[in-house]
Amino acid sequence: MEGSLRNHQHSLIRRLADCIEEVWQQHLDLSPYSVPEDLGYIQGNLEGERLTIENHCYQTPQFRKLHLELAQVGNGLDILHCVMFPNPEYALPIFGTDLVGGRGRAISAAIADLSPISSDRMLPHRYQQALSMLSKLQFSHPRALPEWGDIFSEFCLFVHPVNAQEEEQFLDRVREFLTLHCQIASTEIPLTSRLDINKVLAGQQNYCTKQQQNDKTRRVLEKSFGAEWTDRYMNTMLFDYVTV
Ligand code: BLA
Repeated sequence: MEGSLRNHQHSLIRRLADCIEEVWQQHLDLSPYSVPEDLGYIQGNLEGERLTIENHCYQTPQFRKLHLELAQVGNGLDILHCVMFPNPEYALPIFGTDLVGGRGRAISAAIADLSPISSDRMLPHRYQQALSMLSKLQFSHPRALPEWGDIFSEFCLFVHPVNAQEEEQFLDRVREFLTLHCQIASTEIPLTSRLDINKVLAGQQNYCTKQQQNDKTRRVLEKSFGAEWTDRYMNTMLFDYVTV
């Protein structure tokens, strides 16, 4: 599964990409997921800033789409984006992580969460219990969530890591989130009631429509690909959902 882009990216991005694939391979029964023909490996440069995107996608019995995306803007900005979309028969939270930073410079934004999808915004009991047991972390530069960020859980980590120790701490916590998530998901019993499944779909739709409001992501993509393409990409590749 070794990609090529990550070898030219910020070391935390490369390490997190490797970590995600390692945990997935170790705990899940991965099958290929077919990415629309023209969206696997993408290059664009409208305003002279070349943007390269590399997508890695899989599916499993519990997850309709595991998406790991690596992107590089010009020669300066590196991005890792990852979302695990559960099948609607599984009332599981949505794991998501985003790393944004400059090569040779610091990562400005490191975010990871297991986000609840129920209407009361509570995580399933098993998650709540396991996540509460994790050690409390200290970061020197925690960051504030944007307005649309009410989708994230109380365990959401959103920081600007300032040194190797904080980067390591972030990476370790994401590995803990992922491992726990894959372990719980593997033993989850699927829903059978249409009503319950529709509730999951509504929760996933809310997550996606909020994420689509991230203007910072939109702006980066629009600069290289234009508004129309960016709309399609954000709605079909980054945050697609099935309607009830
Ligand atoms: C922030 N996302 C950002 C930023 C950029 C991108 C440039 C601003 C960085 C900063 O403020 O320091 C860009 N992110 C991208 C691009 C892609 C991407 C271009 O994924 C894809 C090609 N975003 C996600 C996921 C989460 C997420 C899964 O894709 C969370 C689980 C969160 N990104 C997220 C948040 C911010 C962010 C909360 C901060 C937004 C803000 O401060 O307004």
